[in-house]
Amino acid sequence: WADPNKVRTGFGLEVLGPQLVIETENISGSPRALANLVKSACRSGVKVVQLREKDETKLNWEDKVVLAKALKQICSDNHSLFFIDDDLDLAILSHADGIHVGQSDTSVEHIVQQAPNLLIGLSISTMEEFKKSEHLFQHLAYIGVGPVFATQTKKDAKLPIGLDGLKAIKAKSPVPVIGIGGVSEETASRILDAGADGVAAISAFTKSNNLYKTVFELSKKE
Ligand code: TZP
Ligand code: MG
Repeated sequence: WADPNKVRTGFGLEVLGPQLVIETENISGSPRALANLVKSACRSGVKVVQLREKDETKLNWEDKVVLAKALKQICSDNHSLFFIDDDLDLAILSHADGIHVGQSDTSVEHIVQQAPNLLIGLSISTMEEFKKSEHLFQHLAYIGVGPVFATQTKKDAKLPIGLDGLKAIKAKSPVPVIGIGGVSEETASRILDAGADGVAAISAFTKSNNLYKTVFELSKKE
């Protein structure tokens, strides 16, 4: 996956299937449990993993670096891409393939300047944010659009954009659109049918007792 030129101008995220987004808080605070889930998910077909360790994390900086490096290794071993949420230092130190940022995180321009080889994903919650971000699309591997549906997992999530909101953005987007928020084995196909190139999920993976099935359901159109 590592050819950044190829990836930046076509990337192929649209054929990579569901993205696993995960932090230790989602999995009993345990880095070991998190690493085990990532390993099983990769072996079950997940091709993109995002470590999203938020401010409330109980991990200190060293713990985070150790975890990120271990996850990068697991992803590499399984030919999956590894992304870090909004922490450029951690992304660089762990040799991550990419970084995912929100609207008020580290700026895309700064990342491009500091780490030109990192793939970049950007969160978009509304059509206004989409329009405001148009000058950045040339640098993006994908946009993460959502929450599509209500989610219990992200406490500060914005209002759901719904399938119509997602469709409207997809119709204008020059980069792959990844739907996030309330993605489940039941809802994923509706998001894909609405035009999303892929989905990203937390609880669909942490609650799964059959990761092969979860990956399959999260990849499937009706
Ligand atoms: N960004 C928008 S919604 C969300 C994030 C990180 C949380 C998704 O969690 P779940 O459990 O897949 O709804
Ligand atoms: Mg963020």
